[in-house]
This record gives sequence, structure tokens and C-alpha cells, in this order.
Amino acid sequence: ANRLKQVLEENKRPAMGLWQMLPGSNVSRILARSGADWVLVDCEHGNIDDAAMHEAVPAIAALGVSPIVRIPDFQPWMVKRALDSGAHGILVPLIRTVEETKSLVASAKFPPLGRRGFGSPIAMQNFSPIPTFTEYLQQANDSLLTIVQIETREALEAVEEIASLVDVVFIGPFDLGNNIGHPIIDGKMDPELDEAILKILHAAAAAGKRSGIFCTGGEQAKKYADLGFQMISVATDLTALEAVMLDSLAVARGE
Ligand code: 3PY
Repeated sequence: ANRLKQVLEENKRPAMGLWQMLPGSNVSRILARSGADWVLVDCEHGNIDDAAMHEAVPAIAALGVSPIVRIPDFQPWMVKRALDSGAHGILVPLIRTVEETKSLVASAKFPPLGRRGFGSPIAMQNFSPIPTFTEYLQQANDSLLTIVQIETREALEAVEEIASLVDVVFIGPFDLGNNIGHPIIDGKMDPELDEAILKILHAAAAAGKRSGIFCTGGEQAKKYADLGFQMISVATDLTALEAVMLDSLAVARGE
């Protein structure tokens, strides 16, 4: 079952997620066992190549959590690799236009809805029992999530139409801030960036779709959950690891 899709459809509580940037199925399992609804396998900025993605995705799915893959860029072959590995959805960074969004959705759907190619049983083998070929095609088209990151000025301007084409519009606040001329410095967000974030939240709601956002910690995640975001990333493996190591050493040294 696609847990992220289920939580988003029920819409009773936000779907909280964690971000995997380090390779290894042990890392995937730690994140997936935490109680998160979804784990993002970050092939854009994380140290995760194609082989590491193929380790991470089934490790997360086996624990009943949704593996979502952030592909490095919008390239149809990357969508294919991610979905073939068994991801429950793809997160696409830096989308700009309605045309790009349409092309992305077509790449993620088997015909007749789109132009995704078939050739690998790997995704099917994540299910027990293994679905038949026709069952898998139908299930993939029905349940795999298309999620795009709104983090450019162009996408911000076209956000309502983009939202109507995908399952979730997901904000990358750092890139969005950079691209509208208001970078986040020391965690401080310019009022214009706050405004852009609210515009995306409202555009998704107007299109009858869900919205999500990347956060750097629990407090910020709670704030956006209270505002009405439905798909929220709470922490990354890298920052969490660093925070615990620094804190433990400081405590041990009596600092
Ligand atoms: C952003 O904030 O730009 C992101 O995409 C988070 O990784």
C-alpha cells in the first residue's frame, strides 16, 4: 500500500516525512522505523546514486513506509529509474512551467495515460503477492504520486495550473528564496518569501490538491502543519546526525 497516498487522501493529519541524504539500507531502515509516513531518498543533493537508490527504496517500502525519490533534475529517464526501483512517488526539483509539468506527468504514467516504458520486474517484486503485469500497470497509474517542487519564480507564477496537473506541490524554501531574491539567511525568512509560501498553499487548495514543504526541524514543521500543509519533511539524516554528535560531545565535556 502507498502510505503517503493514503494519509494524503484521508486528510485527517499531515503526512510527516524524513529526508535521506546518506547512502545505505541501514540508514533507510533507521529513518523508516522512526514513525514517519514517508522517507525521501534524495538523489538530487544527497550522496545517493542509482545503486544506492535501489538499496534504499525497497528497505523503506518493506517497513510499510512510502519511499519517495527526488530525482536529480527533470529528465524522463530519471523518472523511469526511480519508479522502476519501486518508489511510491517522485519529487521533481526546480520545475518551471506547465509544459514541463505535463511532460513529467506523462513520463510517470504507463500508456494510455502517458509514455512510461515497462521492462523491469523490480518494482513489482516489492509487493507480496507479486501482482500480475496488468495489475501492476493499473496500480502504478492509480497510485504513484507525482510531486513537483515549486522553487522558481516562473513556477510560482503558474502554480495554480501546475497544481492542477500533479498530486502535490512541494515547496523548497531555500531555492525559492534564492530565486525570488530573498535567500534564507541564518534561518530568517523575508516577508515576501512567507507570502510566496502562502500563495502556494492557497493555490494547491484552490486546485483541490495537496501542498508540502521542506523544514529544518520539528518546530518549523509544526508551524507549517498548523497552517494547513499536508506533506511535511521534518529532518534530514545529515543534520540530525551532526546535531546529536555535537550535543553529546558538548555534554560529555561539561560545556
Ligand atoms: C529547498 O529548500 O530548496 C529544498 O529543495 C530542500 O532540499
